Amino acid sequence: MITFAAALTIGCNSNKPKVNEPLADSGRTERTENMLENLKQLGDSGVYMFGHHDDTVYGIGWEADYTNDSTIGAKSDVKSVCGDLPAVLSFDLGHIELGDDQNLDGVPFDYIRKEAINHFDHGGLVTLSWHLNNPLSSGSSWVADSLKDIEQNTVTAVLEGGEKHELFLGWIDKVADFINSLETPYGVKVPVVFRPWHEHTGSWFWWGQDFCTAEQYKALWKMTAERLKEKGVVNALLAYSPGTEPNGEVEKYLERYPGDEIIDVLGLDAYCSAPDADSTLILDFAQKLDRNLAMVAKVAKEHGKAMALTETGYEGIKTAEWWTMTLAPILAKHPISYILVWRNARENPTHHFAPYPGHISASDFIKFYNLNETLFLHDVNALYLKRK
Ligand code: BMA
Repeated sequence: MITFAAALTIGCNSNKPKVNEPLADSGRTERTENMLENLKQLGDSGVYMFGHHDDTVYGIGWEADYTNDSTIGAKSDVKSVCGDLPAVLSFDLGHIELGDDQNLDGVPFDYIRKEAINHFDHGGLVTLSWHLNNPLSSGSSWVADSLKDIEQNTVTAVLEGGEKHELFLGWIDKVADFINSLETPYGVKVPVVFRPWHEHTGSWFWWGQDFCTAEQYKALWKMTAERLKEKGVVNALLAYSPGTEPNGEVEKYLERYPGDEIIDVLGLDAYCSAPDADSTLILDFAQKLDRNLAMVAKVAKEHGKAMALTETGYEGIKTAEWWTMTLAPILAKHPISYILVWRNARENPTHHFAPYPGHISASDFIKFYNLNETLFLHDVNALYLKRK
């Protein structure tokens, strides 16, 4: 009996990689790799997960009690409308680089950590964005006209040989520390999708199109990916998410692509900016989304990557059937693994991208929830399992 037990233990140790040990070929944990494979398969099987930024930490008219663990995952505008949480939760790491306790939107990092672990424990996916400050101007991610000269030099300053290079490596280290700290009480690292340097095809962030060359942008990614690896991060997939400026042109989408060895998820950030329900911009958005998703799908297929609509939404959702009449018909045409709508700002109620009880689009959102192709938290329970 003892011999059998010993053999079993030895067998387990030799055959099964330890949960947090990186696999030799990818340098990431088995669960992280399984998640990537499952993202690819979701896209191919015509279903996609629904996601919402800051979903469980605040919404319209409420905010979680960050001093109380019992509020973790307990409330959500999406859940209040359809009865289920999003399958994907997104959080932002902006200001972690400054050593602050809370992010740029006032959510404590300790609480985000608990939310992320809890969501993984329930089978969901966590993605992290990073609206970090500008290390040269000390301003925010967003460029300010008065600081244009500084913005112009920021990427140069953080790359090797630049005056802020060492400082900046320290900033990436703070992100690495956070991702490394995402571990369940039973000792499993939580796989995440990390999505820095997004919307670089526009020029509103200091890493945007007008503020660095393609080579510098790629170098920024390479430095980020290498530093995370050096700091022992084994549980992060990296997502590339340009805006809609490439407008369907593959060459433009790939102009600043850092490479297959760095990127795992090919994304797109696309927003509807119609001023009201009658605006032709609603149809324009649908067409723009369609064109750009077709482009991402083509690249994803050719490069063997997962594909996601990494940010989308319509601020204020001013038309009642936006979910099933505008968004869903376009999404159904493309192999998307997940979509993510932006936040419902408790401090600025018109700045919302998901419905809440009483919202004009709430009943349509329930129809959207009931579509066969949309997956919410109760629908995804095997995201980290290996497929045969
Ligand atoms: C923007 C807005 C801002 C917010 C930022 C980071 O799109 O929602 O209010 O601070 O994202 O979350």
